Amino acid sequence: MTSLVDLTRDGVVAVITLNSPPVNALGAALRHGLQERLEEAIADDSVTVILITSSSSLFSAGADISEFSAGNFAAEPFLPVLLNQIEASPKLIVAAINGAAFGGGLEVALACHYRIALAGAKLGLPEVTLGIIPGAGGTQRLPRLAGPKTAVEMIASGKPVSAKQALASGIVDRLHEGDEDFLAAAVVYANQLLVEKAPLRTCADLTVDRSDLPDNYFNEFRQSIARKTKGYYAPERCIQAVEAACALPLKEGLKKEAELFQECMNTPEARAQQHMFFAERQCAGIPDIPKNTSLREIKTVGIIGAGTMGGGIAMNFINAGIPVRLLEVKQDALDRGLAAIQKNYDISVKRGRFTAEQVAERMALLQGTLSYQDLADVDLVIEAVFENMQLKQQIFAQLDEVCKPGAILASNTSTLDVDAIAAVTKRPEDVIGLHFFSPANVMRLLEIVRGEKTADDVVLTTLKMARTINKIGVVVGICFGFVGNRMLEPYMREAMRLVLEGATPEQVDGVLTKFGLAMGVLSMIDLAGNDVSHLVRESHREDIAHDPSYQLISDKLYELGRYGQKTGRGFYIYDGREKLADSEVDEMAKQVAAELGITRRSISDEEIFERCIFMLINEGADILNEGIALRSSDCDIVWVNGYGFPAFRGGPMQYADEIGLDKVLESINRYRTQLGDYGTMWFKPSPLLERLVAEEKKFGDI
Ligand code: T1G
Repeated sequence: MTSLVDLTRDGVVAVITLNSPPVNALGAALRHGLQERLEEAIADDSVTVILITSSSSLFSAGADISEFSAGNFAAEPFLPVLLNQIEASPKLIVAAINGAAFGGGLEVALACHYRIALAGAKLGLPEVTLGIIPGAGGTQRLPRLAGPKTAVEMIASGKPVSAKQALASGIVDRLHEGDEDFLAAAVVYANQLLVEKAPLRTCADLTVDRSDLPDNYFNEFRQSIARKTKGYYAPERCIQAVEAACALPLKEGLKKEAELFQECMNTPEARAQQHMFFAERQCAGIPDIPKNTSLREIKTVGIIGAGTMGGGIAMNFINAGIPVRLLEVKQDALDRGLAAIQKNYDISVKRGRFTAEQVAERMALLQGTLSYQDLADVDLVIEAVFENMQLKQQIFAQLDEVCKPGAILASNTSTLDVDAIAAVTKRPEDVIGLHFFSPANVMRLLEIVRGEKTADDVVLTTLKMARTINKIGVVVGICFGFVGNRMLEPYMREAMRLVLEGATPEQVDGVLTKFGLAMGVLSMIDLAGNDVSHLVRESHREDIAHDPSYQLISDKLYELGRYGQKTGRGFYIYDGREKLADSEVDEMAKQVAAELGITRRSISDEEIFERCIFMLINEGADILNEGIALRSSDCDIVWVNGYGFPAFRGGPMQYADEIGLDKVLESINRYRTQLGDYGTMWFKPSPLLERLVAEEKKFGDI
């Protein structure tokens, strides 16, 4: 293979092969090559049928997403036009789908007359995850082949289907099982079509079969996805495009699709979701570590602490088929931990997520132990005990004695200094932080805390390990709270201070959830436990000794044993699944405000929003300025995947770039003067924010 698109012959079959690694993204050059080879094959009288396939393990990942921001998606040959050319071919064209066919990749196949797929291939239209809709005929051709229900579900969810499901739905015509050469089988199929004098079947000849479509189907479908798509722009346009396919001939339907596509492409949500796509992939790049650094093998894992975190962490590894030795100091604690894991899995079986056999396979990989000797030959140890430095140092000193050379020693600490933990070992180069987020077997985020002496291969090995256990690993530096919890501090501070100044918890949380946060910060404290946040407060009282005001309500609630959901009362009262306002919290706020001489007032939603969100952004700027985070998109990945920041906003730093850093800076400076001593003390603009505003740059530019 030499060029981006090759044309070879097998008898009367012309084989057009896409050859643009790594994913055959349909950028302008690949589109141009495909068009050229197609025209050559059509013009060649000795060719009677054309195959389109790929030289790599996937068919095509669709349009080149990196073209969107540059506006090159519409560059000639425009993909929708090229696909209409395929569909209008006077010769049979067969798509030989040898692997993943996503977005425009699947749309290429849908424009062909017939489709054969390798059994392991996945087919999908994930455009909605990028804030857009399929823009090259997918919303019009898929309903004609698979029916409106399958089509709207695939398009509005973005979820792929297997080749088997695609065959059953009518998306593909033939499935190829077995190991023999798929291309040879595709050529045989193409010749078979010739022998059978198969017609030039196109979607233009098909109408959408609405025979089993209930009258109110699309509105009921809208309702069914309303909660999980709240705040997103594209899902509704996906539905409108499929509705158009049901009502219009193909040509008019394609025009409607183009309008809706352009509408979506121009939204902040599309920019945000496309930002997240690349941000997730950029996390894996560590500028000062060569990509080809050899990695350590992780075949067995030891976990210390069978509590909520240790148990959740263990599940990640046994789910990935990696044996785990779970160590506790007392048998009853170990038994409780193992039982909690079993219970978690039993719930998953009831929900149909796992079968009993799959759970049994996983549990067979889990061995409980009370002896450090059982960790002697593991490749990775993750300590997940209380946030107490002395305890962690004792454990790491013991691991240093017991574990084999080259074992990676990790702490699940959420705030403590990993260098201080490494310092008690003779192998600081093997020590790293792996900060999982609770529930550890659910949350995708993993903060990988790089110590001063952590070896490069340990960093890259844990990044790869993160992908193995289906996490997004973000490498962060050492400071109190690393990236996520450090940004949480001012965000939480403003929320609690605003309650002192006159807002209610439900007003504060309401502003944040209206913006798109999965949960308001005060509700989040009640969920995580005010006893847990009290431990964090205790560990850095001296940092805020100059103004502990904003912590006083939490401290009072803690003293009253009101830890939140776990005790049925915190910032709110919990009555079963219901969350109720607690007038005693308002009274507490009034009392503390009076003691501190704070004049309470009615506070606008806008002030609540700006003080919470802009101080979150400002902390992210400081973190970037200090080099604790490698790039602003890492801060976005942390907050979208660890704290429920809305993906359709792209994360706090992307959101700031979207609204303008000058607006953020102006607000911070305004509150700095408006809020008296409190403002002077806490509303200090990050030097990086000031510099970027002065240079008219964005976080995304650094
Ligand atoms: N465009 C540009 N770059 C892409 C890309 C794409 N579509 N897909 C992947 N990449 C890059 C990615 O950034 C990474 O780069 C490298 O390829 C490997 O990707 C008209 C408008 C196919 C399942 O949403 O889901 O078609 O980091 O690490 O794990 O209607 O890539 O190496 O520099 O993800 O093997 C719709 C997106 C586009 C599919 C392979 N298509 N891609 O996963 O590799 S919009 C998608 C994926 C569209 C049409 C519309 C995955 C994959 P780098 P990777 P992977």
